[in-house]
Amino acid sequence: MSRLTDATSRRRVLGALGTASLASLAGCTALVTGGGGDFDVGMTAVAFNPPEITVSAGEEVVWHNTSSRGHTVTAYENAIPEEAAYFASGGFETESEAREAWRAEFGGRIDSGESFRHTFEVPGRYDYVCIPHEQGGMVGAVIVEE
Ligand SMILES: [Cu+2]
Repeated sequence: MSRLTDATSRRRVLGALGTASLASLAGCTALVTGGGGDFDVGMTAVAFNPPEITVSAGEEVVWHNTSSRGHTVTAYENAIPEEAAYFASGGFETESEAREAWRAEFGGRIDSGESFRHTFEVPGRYDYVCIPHEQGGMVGAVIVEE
């Protein structure tokens, strides 16, 4: 299916970005306090910044929309660890539910200045996407270490 192709090319893009983003990731998790202006991943007009972040199991990741456009944080349900809980802004329990809600009424939208947070309990790699900007390559990944 086309999703497999998409996932493959996505990995290639992220792999290319890997080295550069790793340098900027150091110290990032120190910001995870749940407090007002602190966040781990920003959402610019077209991208998650940084596109890849590494945290420890049990840590919360905070996304914050620093742009003027609406975005979503929507996990690719076939690209997260098998035992992991699904996550998506709007609280949807499946990827198809999230996509359906976005089509119907922009469900799950994170407006300018708003945040979304999720605590990662299961180690592994989690790929996620911003539904309205998927074509533009607005994807990200959270790596959760033991
Ligand atoms: Cu977006």
